[in-house]
Amino acid sequence: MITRAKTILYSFLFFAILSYHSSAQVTTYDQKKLDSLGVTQAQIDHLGITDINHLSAASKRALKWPVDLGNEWFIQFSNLKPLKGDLAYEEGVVRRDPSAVIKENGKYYVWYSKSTGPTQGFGGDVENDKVFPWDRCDIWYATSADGETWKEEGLAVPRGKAGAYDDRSVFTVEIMKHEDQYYLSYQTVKSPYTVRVKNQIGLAWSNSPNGPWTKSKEPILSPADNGIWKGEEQDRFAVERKGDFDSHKVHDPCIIPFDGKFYLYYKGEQMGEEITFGGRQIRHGLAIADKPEGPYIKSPYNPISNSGHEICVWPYNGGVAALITTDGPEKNTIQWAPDGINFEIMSVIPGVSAHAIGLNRTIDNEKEPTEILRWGLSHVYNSWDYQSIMSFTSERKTQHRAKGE
Ligand code: AAL
Repeated sequence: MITRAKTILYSFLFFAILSYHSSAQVTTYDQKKLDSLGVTQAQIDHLGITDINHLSAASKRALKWPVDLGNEWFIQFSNLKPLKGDLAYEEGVVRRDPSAVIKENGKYYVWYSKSTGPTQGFGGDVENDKVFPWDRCDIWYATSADGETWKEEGLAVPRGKAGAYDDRSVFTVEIMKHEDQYYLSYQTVKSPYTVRVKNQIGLAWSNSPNGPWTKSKEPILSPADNGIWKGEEQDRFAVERKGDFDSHKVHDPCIIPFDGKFYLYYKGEQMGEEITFGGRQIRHGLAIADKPEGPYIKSPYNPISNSGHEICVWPYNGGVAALITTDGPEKNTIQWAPDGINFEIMSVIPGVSAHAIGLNRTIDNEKEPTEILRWGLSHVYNSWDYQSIMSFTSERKTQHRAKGE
């Protein structure tokens, strides 16, 4: 009797151990099953998926990630650092939206929006008041030996004469050097600066970074003309039709030579702008020209982003990379488009302290995807009235270890 009981007990233990072992084993799936899902055993192992017959929504998305999804696009930004010399914060002065940094004659050069005095806003007399810190700006420039201490060199591009398309403000400038010519692209506003005023993009060129600059007689880009305001009152949210994503303003121009042409990336603002995904409804567009001066033709694929704010783009690996910040569901991502148009998310990064980035174009942008973001310029709101230019650094996130590990 005892022997029989022992036998039953032993067989029970045997099967218990066997089943424990089999449940502890990693499943190797039948190739047909893997093929039907379009995935590989290596992907399943890498992602640590328990059972491919029960894929969660998250696992389904993870299985669509590129197989070689690495770590090289993942970065974190430092806090911003004040600059020294003439670009240190100055009470009563606005210096903001720095261009990219280039190196000429052994010095770094940067261009930026500059204005003076406080902002009154839209409540009073918009003919005579200053409605934004970037209202009544001109474009100034500065040079530096080390990127930290800067000397303000003076005015580069002034506002236009009364009646010109840029008579109220020229601001948020970018620099492009191409075949020994320098091109400044920037935002323009014609007076009066009402909440419904359309913003355009102008261009100036020179054969020296010190100027003199020749301005385009007409804007090189304008908002889409297909929105309809509702009523006569100055209310930018009241519309009959919103129009395209860029029906109100074209902003933050950045021209880069790409694919034998000139790609002008810009931020669009739409008439009747809404708050979506907790931020402003902002998207980016692209216009392409055969020559730096234009004409720039808007891409039929616009908008080419569903999120973002200031434009921050650089060539990488035969395509174009973009840092997307501030607004929209895809803010705080770095994206890449092999054709400069169809951007995919490459990484999601911690909150970006650096906005309105002036990229350091002297850095070898091909060394690794985010090398160009190792240091550059940005700006900070010292107050609503006054902003100053600051510098940022960023680093690759390559490990996560405990103290002493
Ligand atoms: C910026 C840019 C544009 C806007 C304002 C000044 O950071 O998006 O330039 O007009 O804010």
